Amino acid sequence: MRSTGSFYDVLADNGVTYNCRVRGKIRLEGIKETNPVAVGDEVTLDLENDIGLITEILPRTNHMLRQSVKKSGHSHVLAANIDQAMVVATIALPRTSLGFIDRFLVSAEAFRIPQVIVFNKRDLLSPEDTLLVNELMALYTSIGVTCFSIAAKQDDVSNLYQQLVNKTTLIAGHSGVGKSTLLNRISPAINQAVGDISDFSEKGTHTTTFAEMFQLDGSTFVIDTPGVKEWGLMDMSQQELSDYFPEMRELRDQCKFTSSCLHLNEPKCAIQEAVKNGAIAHSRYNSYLSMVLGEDNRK
Ligand SMILES: Nc1nc2c(ncn2[C@@H]2O[C@H](COP(=O)(O)OP(=O)(O)O)[C@@H](O)[C@H]2O)c(=O)[nH]1
Ligand SMILES: [Mg+2]
Ligand SMILES: [Zn+2]
Repeated sequence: MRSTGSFYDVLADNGVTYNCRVRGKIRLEGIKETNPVAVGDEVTLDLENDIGLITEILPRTNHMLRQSVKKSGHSHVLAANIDQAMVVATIALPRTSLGFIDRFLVSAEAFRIPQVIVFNKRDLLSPEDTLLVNELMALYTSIGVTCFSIAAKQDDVSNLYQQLVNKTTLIAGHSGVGKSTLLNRISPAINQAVGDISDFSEKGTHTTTFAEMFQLDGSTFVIDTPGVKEWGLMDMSQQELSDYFPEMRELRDQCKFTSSCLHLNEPKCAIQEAVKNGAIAHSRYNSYLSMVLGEDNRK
């Protein structure tokens, strides 16, 4: 459910949460991450001593990575075994870039985890920004993403709650977009601290490193992931990246150089053609370019 340094809260089958350590020798096969156990992991426990021990980590169905700050080649698993990935985004205060949203969607799509975008702070939108949100909702809905536009502070959030029922949902977004506000509205028992504006203008120095899972009812879980700046893509080749853009996946078979086309400058490329004729959004293609070329898109 959560980790505080070297301790882990583990929700056991009997409904009790145990504070545990990890058995010294535990190792995941081929592990490259800095943390061996992530929120959402299923584990086996040894409860015979004073302090519970995590003895085994069961195979993961999927995971989401936070990009390592130091680019050391190590990444940090934020959460594992999730059913749905939800990004909370704001057009202003703070502004969420489309690059960030698209990188999040790709990280989820790589495991075919269904995605949701919540555009928050509807109450602060100018008329132009309202049009922009409507356009973005149409764009993302067309590629299979479920979209909401809300003001978490004041709106009825029951539709959003329905979207969460019976699933484990990872909730992500920049610091200050209103994740905690939203979670508190969905379930007052969660009682997450809500930050001041000043908190997130400080470029995240206050942010917590760890994700935290909450149980809303028997089979409904949400994972709050404080202040993620950027998403780490799982190991993938340049060739496979367009498979994780659903609108590109549909077309890539029609490229002349089907197996090698990176959709950059190659002739008779169905994807470049689709960008030209408007079937693929420029913003999506730009996000694709920055990922495939390995540019730092933390802008
Ligand atoms: N105007 C407005 N402010 C909001 C809304 N939702 C959250 N906020 C404010 O945004 C700030 C950051 O919220 P918080 O929930 O801590 O964001 P988090 O960092 O994503 O968890 C706080 O001052 C909230 O009161 C909203 O729908 N409208
Ligand atoms: Mg928060
Ligand atoms: Zn192509």
